[in-house]
Amino acid sequence: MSSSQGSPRRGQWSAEDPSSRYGPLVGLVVVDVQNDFADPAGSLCVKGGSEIVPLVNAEIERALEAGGAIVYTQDWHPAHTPHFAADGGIWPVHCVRETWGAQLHAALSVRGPIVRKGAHGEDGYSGFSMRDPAGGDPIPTGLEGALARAGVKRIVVCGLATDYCVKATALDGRRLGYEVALLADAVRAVDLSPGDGSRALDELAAAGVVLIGDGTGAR
Ligand code: VGL
Ligand code: ZN
Repeated sequence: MSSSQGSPRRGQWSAEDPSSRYGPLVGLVVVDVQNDFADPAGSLCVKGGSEIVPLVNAEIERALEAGGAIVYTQDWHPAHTPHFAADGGIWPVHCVRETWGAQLHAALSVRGPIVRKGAHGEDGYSGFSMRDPAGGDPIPTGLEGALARAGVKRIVVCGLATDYCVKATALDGRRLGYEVALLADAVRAVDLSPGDGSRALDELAAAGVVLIGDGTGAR
């Protein structure tokens, strides 16, 4: 088999090139761009979180123009969950369902389905699966189904936070067989330990995720 010089191989995804990144097989997964993470008044505010919103919106337009799908995830916790420090976890109370903190950032353009995670007290970070609060077994969210309904084989991931839900979602995407790209300039990290965001980007690259952009703001 041969391919003519300089032309992309059939089936190859030129995710780095914004003009060929999207098409009908490609889904943009916008992870947890919610007030508690993105707004300076949010209870788990991620430094620079709101800066990504214009970039994400531009990417949403690009994806839609090329016939791609957009799916959003939303952390959607009950008031008590083992995810929160008050109930044995590590996090301040955040993204409690039906509250301002759980709402998607007001400036984010919403042009596709929203997949909620954690609604029944499940723990975990991936947009694809949660952990049962009792047995710890993985429970799928609606993300894989939403992507399948849209015919998506390749996903572009962006959102909050790099070192938790973005990382877990992108890694799960690889495990589930998707080709995965990450918009490294449209993510921001919690950085509980300095360098967590940067290490997450390295881990994703090692797992075969294509990093788009240098992620300067995200590192
Ligand atoms: C997240 C910490 C706790 C995230 C969610 O969206 O990355 N991080 N819950
Ligand atoms: Zn959470």
